[in-house]
Amino acid sequence: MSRYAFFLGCIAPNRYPGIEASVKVVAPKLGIEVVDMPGASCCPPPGVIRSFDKTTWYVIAARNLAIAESLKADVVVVCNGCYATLRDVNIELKEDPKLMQRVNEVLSRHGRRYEGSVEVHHFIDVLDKDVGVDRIADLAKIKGGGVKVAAHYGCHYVKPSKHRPPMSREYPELLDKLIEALGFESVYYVDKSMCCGAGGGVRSAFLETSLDFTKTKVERMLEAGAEAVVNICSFCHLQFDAGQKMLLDRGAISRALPVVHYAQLLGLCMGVKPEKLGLYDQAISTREFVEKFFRG
Ligand code: 9S8
Ligand code: 9S8
Ligand code: COM
Repeated sequence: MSRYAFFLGCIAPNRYPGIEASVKVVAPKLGIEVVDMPGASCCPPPGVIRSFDKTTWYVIAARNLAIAESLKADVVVVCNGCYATLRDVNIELKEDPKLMQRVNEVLSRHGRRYEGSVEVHHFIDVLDKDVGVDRIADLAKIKGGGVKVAAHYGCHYVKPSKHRPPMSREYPELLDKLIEALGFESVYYVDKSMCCGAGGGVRSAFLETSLDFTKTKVERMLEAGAEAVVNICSFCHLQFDAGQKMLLDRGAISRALPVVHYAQLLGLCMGVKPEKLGLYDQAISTREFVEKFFRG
């Protein structure tokens, strides 16, 4: 059984606990053990804290990595922002002993030290590596019945290429394969690799601009016939869900797409009740989508 320190970040536990619950319910069914990280903090986000104060960014991330190290486990994440910070800092610290030393000087004042023994993985890469797309197809008893959905990878999952596993940056495939393993059709849509609009502090500093991005993406997905947007990032999830609610309230869109994290979709297909996956606690209703696919 593979074992991972489950790094939650801020958005999953505080805004979308269904994402955390989904991972915790599906992981053991897949032979993956996820352990909590006592004392873990914000990662902190690459697009925000790295831009303001790089030392703070390194030190706080290293502290989180040290917590995983003390659990003797590699890290698994469900948010691309957390993935970017923890993975990039981890690689940079291992490549630069001077930086590692400087960071450890600060950590030592707080009774911690990071040796550089852990790796950082995205949840969907763990699914691919430790379980396999074919076994996921076997384990998912309830299938999507060919319902069309739109995959959204998010920026930090694919880039920067030097710190990410090998894959096409413009046409990544893993999420599409994982979606199709569950019996859904992953539609191609224009601007598939475009940002959801939230990242890099844009949602906080320029809300209208970020919502313009979201509107464009959702319109493209609808044009392609998608009935839900499937994501792999808590922050994209928030932007699509809370963002579409804002767009609806402003009359900027007339139809919204249900927003589903891949961990939730996997849970549904493994027979977990939608309530337990937090699907009925989101701003945009997922009920019609869930019911349609249960019938399918
Ligand atoms: S932690 Fe604090 S704000 Fe967040 S969810 Fe993902 S990125 Fe890392
Ligand atoms: S939030 Fe998640 S990964 Fe990012 S920067 Fe552009 S897209 Fe949505
Ligand atoms: C996006 C994270 S997932 S950040 O806003 O770019 O830091």
